Amino acid sequence: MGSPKHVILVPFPAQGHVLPGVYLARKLAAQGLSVTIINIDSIHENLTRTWKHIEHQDIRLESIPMRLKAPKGFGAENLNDATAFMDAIYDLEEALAALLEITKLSHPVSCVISDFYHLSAPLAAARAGIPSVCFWSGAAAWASIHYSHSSLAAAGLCPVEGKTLRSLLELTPFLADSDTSKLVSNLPGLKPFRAEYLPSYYRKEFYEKSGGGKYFSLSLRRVEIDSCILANSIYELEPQVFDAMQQVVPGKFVSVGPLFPLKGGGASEMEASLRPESRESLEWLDNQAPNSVLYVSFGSVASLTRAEMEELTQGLEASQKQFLMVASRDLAPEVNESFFREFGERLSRSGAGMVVSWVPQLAVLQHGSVGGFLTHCGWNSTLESMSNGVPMLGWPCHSDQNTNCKFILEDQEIGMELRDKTRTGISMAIRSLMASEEMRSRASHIERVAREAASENGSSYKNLHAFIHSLK
Ligand code: BUP
Repeated sequence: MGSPKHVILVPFPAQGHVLPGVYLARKLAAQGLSVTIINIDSIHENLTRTWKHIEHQDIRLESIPMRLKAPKGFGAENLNDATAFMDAIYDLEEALAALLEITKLSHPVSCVISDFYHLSAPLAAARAGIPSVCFWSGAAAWASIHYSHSSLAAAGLCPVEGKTLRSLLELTPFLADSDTSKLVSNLPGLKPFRAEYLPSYYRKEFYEKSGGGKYFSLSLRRVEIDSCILANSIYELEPQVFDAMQQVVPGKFVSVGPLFPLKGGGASEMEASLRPESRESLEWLDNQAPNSVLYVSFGSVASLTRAEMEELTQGLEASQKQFLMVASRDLAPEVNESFFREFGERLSRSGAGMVVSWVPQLAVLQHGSVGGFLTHCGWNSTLESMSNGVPMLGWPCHSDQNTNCKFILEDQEIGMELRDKTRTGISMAIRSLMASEEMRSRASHIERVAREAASENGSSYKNLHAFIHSLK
């Protein structure tokens, strides 16, 4: 027997992107591949500290120096930091190409799999003569919107290369402007929808402030380089979109999700080993009634204003439902410490809920006490929730979150968007989510769909196998 096939994985250096990259590495290693994950040094240090749980697998960690860490908030309030961060990633091409050259000398590399947001990795792979594969860590619906730019480009309607941001905006027929009720139609596999559901970076204001068009056009350039796009979604969840994507990127777009361990698959043990202090929230859940707790989290990047935070906390308390909330200071930078302290004190008096700065989210969503999730609709949260049968109340903040809320929560009837964000609106929506047997039963159906797709001979399992088999 020869040495195992070797792949290099390059995640985008932010919380919501590193974890699915690690899960993908574990799946590949479980199939006998040798995997090297390359992270920027700050992420590398965190991972090596907590790496015990996969010591037995053939996964190595490498690092590449990068000074900047992912900024908090990719919303309009923090565009300068976000742009600087994207620039720093783009500037990694040279260093990454050098590392790939050295690595392939000691152990030949079948391909470099990089997050779709990572703009230097495919360029570096091409320079090192290694095939590049894209890891799409979002919904297929979002991919339909995103990749349609390339088909427009191919038709000469929206030439990406050499065009300025302004001309991209003028040439692209479906970019949102201030009229978010405009209908977006003719996108692969998607019924016409209002422009408000486009990812936030399609908004003219966002584009103009961020220079985001530069990264957007670069990310489309990688379509030419990538030999395959592994999508962390489920074929049976979005079949029309997966089928239609075959016209956009023929033969390239395949489902491989969900990649994380499903119920009974050791998520609690793994997550607890990552952060032992997070056991506290699981112990609190052990003492609650089945399906009685609303889990509340806005992920690792979104932030709320002081006014939003006040309405949210008042709405949660008024709902009279038990809740477990993740709220670090970063979630509400305008709110001072006494706000959180007083909120925590009120909760410990009333017993209405628990507020912590971090939870082992997968294990929380797999806990029998959790009956609903108030979420920012980040893709990982959305996929983790539905794959564990938990219905959602969506409070999308930025990026693809609007899109997930519309095409997944609402169209799949496993949740609803929270539109009235006053304390009364919030408490009414929570009560209606927690009481909805229809949404819970739809979510349980999706849980079964996810389990089936990931199980041996399921669609995602077979796709990942075929991909591994195709590697040279
Ligand atoms: Br907060 C938090 N515990 O306390 P998303 C997050 N997570 O395990 P994001 C925890 O981080 P984008 C916590 O399970 C998920 O895998 C969670 O990813 C985990 O949101 C991940 O949901 C969060 O995609 O990214 O990080 O805000 O902005 O891309 O949506």
